[in-house]
Amino acid sequence: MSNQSFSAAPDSSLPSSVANTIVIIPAFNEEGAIAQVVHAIPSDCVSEIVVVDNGSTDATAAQARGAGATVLSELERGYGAACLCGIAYAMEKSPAIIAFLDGDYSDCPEELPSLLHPIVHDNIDLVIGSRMLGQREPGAMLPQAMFGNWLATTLIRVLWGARFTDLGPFRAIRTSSLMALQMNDRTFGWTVEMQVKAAKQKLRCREIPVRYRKRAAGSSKVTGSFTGTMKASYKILFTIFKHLFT
Ligand SMILES: Nc1nc2c(ncn2[C@@H]2O[C@H](COP(=O)(O)OP(=O)(O)O)[C@@H](O)[C@H]2O)c(=O)[nH]1
Ligand SMILES: [Mg+2]
Repeated sequence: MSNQSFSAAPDSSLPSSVANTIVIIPAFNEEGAIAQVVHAIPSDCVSEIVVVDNGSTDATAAQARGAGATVLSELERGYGAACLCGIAYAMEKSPAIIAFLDGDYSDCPEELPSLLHPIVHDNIDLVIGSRMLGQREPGAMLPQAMFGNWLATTLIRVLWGARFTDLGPFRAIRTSSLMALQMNDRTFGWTVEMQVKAAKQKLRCREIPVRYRKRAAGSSKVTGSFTGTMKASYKILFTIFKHLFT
């Protein structure tokens, strides 16, 4: 499927205050995709795009910088460590909203306005872009990722009553709510930690459908490999059960 068919119309009804948004993109060896991701983020929606280079051995940092992003370096490897590094930087700028997405061009950054809209207009705290509700390019989400999502979101619903269909990377959150969550996972428990804590704190959450395509270049480091899948699955389930007792 061509990238063209994934482009989404910008939401022109957003007020200018939404531009007080910082986007954080954790990236590890994404030199073939990161510039496309940065360029595709609607510039009128954001005040700054922050790419957190997580010890890449390729030209990720140079590509991101060339595309206009602020580039931070977090040498401790881990998805959550990179996101936390980005948050620490963002807090110096006092954004109203912080958004996250992956650096492999699987998400459609053009859809960012749709994620910001419920926070700005409907008083929602956390918006998750659901790939399960949206259109997926065949092969973009592997069966193990779909099953893991189903299992994790079912557990969250049964244990805390919050209805999610995905643990997707594309999300936006009111900064004050994010601070209240006191995020601390440094690896692949990051996304589920945010949703579990949001459920426990009874934040106002909403999912919106997002499109999802195969990564632009290179190979999957998480659900595309056996060890990546095992590590992420273990971490996600461990995070859920840990929060039963804390
Ligand atoms: N910060 C950080 N990001 C990573 C690491 N491994 C993968 N990523 C990023 O996490 C996202 C998801 O990884 P990806 O390889 O696409 O896995 P998949 O989506 O399951 O196929 C991408 O944006 C990667 O750049 C890591 O060790 N640290
Ligand atoms: Mg990916």
